[in-house]
Amino acid sequence: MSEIILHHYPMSPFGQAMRMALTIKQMAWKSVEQPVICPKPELSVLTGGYERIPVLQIGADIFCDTDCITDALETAKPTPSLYPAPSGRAAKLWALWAGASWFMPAVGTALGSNADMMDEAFWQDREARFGMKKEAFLPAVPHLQGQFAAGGQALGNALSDGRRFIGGDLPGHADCTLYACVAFAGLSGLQPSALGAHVAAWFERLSAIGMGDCEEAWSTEQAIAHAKDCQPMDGCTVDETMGFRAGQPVAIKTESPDPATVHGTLVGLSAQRVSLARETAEAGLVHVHFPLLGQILTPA
Ligand SMILES: N[C@@H](CCC(=O)N[C@@H](CS)C(=O)NCC(=O)O)C(=O)O
Repeated sequence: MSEIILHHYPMSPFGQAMRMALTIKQMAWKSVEQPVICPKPELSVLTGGYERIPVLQIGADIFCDTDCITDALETAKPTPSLYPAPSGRAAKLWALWAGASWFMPAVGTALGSNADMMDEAFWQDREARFGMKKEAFLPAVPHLQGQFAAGGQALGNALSDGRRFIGGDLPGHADCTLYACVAFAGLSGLQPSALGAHVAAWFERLSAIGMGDCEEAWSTEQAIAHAKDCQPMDGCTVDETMGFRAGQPVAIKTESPDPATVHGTLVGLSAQRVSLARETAEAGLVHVHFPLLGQILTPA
């Protein structure tokens, strides 16, 4: 049977968001802890070179980016949904906003007061992959703190009609990502109540859900061996009206300074997802899935 395996590390906000998503969905999962900075050669055996966190593995299917991971979780176990009524899939847009526009302000708020706790290797890694040059980043912290407060105000306004969670009565994907930003900014000592009473009460409700305990900790070697024992799932198709053909060699990279580029054979393409087949001696045949949003896909 294909196991659900989360590759992550405790401090990662996006990792925390997916731990909460797994808890909301009441799914059992194995935990593989990955390094906080590159290189991540073992993770790359599975992903083909994508080194961001988190990565979800279901057997021989590897899902990169929380946008793609949440869709994979919905398919694997439709209920309870991460997109509960009444907001439904509109909540995906709020999650994407939190993971993009509000994420750097949360990082600035968190790191602004912890800059010296992070070593040179961390700053060099984040400069190369995220453009976070320490000398330019630290002076921008007051601006980022202001942006974080502005986003917090918008969150508080959204919650001020008395809704329990951002999409209604039940928690979902957007709550997970918004929560992760507030919790990460909290490394600076900032309390959720600084964003107002509505945000503080919402944060407490989500904290009560918990982050889910993994069933078992695995090593990356175990996860790689498990991929080799499994076959990728069926169901990928290439929409050739999008300018690519099935079986074509392609490369994919994140829209950012991050040079990590994954090569493979195109097996799936839609406006939602890009899937590449890759084969290695260690992991056998795997399908690596990305959201199309935020990725640069090119022929290779
Ligand atoms: N858009 C991605 C962003 C993932 C991301 O930037 N994750 C951070 C950690 S929370 C990361 O990978 N940092 C660099 C690292 O861990 O090596 C997603 O939604 O998964």
